[in-house]
Amino acid sequence: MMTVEEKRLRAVVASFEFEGEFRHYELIESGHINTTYKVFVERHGELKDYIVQRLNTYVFKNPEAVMKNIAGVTEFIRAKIKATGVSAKRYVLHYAKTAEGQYYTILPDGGFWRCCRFIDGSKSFLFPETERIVEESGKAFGEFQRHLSDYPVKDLEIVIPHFHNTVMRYETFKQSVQANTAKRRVWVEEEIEGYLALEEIATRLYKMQRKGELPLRVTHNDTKTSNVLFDEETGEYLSVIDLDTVMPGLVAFDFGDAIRIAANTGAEDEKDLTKVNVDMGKFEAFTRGFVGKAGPLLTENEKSTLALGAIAMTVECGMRFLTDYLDGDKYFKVHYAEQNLVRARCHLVLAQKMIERLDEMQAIVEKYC
Ligand code: ADP
Ligand code: GN1
Ligand code: MG
Repeated sequence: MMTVEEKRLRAVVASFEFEGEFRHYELIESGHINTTYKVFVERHGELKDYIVQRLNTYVFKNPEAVMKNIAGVTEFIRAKIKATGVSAKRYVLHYAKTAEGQYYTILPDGGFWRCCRFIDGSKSFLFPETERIVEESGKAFGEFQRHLSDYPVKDLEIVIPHFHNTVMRYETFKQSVQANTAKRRVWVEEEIEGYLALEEIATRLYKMQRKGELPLRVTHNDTKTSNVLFDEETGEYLSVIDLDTVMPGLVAFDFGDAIRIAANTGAEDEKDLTKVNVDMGKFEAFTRGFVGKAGPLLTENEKSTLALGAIAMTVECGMRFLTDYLDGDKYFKVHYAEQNLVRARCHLVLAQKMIERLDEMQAIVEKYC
């Protein structure tokens, strides 16, 4: 008998405009929020692959606004690439439309789905093993900045209010500590203290932005390595993906959130904390790639705060994991019981290492700016 999962995927595929027969699918399990599948459709005897996703509407309360941002940004980038005489097919996401001309379909059970072309000959990396991968990912996010430097920021929908408002993230964290909903606080007093001790340094950048010292740009806001596609053969970057959180933001946050993954010597949920540190070779590789592309756009204040962005984003993300652990794992997907806590511990150590090595990181940024 056909699974409900397959029935759903067949219904989604049928509602988009392209012709073809549903053949089979694979689940892609890398992300923490949405549900992602690779779906194979047969057309004129040939198999075509698509990425079909169910958007998490607990996280994205206004999914139509998410798709509006994505449509705006991808069309803008596509036009820029085409204007250089190059085919944009492999360099920007292409979402399918329904017969009604929408970039999404809603199934009878309320599920919100979308579908984009699988970029031919592409691959991604959950953990960036080499400096080459890290440098290419830096170029990809730097280029994204460059492409969108003249995109009208005010046209973007705020799909998750206060997403990188580190000040507010601290408030939410403190509320979760007080509420102690999942009765787990007793196990994590040390980690709570650890994050509270970093509040000043982690919120510095957000406060600078509030004072008007840093400009708001179009930012990606989820710049981990797995959100870049690479050419399977040459290893060069092709495109930035996972555009759900594109919103106005600080360039240092895009830089820093990427470093959180790209320059961590351990995994995002590394259990062996002796393995967690900043890989300075990878930090330099990312900086070279990113600044090489986006550097000329940046103000002096922006350049001098890139390294601080790594600390802010590592603390913020780790504290979000700890908040979710305290709340009872409602936001991030977990693959085992304590995963949010493991993630939070790893980020705390990583942030402490970054703070110890801020001068080194700063010197590298200055070298490339
Ligand atoms: P999530 O929100 O679950 O993180 P992503 O959009 O990042 O979802 O997709 C998850 C993974 O699926 C990516 O890391 C990449 O390996 C693959 N992927 C997503 N979109 C494409 C695409 N258009 N072409 C090729 N691979 C893709
Ligand atoms: C989530 O969807 P995914 O896995 O790419 C999260 C990011 C976090 C990231 C941590 C909408 O991203 O903010 O930095 O996990 N996305 C959302 O790995 O909250
Ligand atoms: Mg992703």
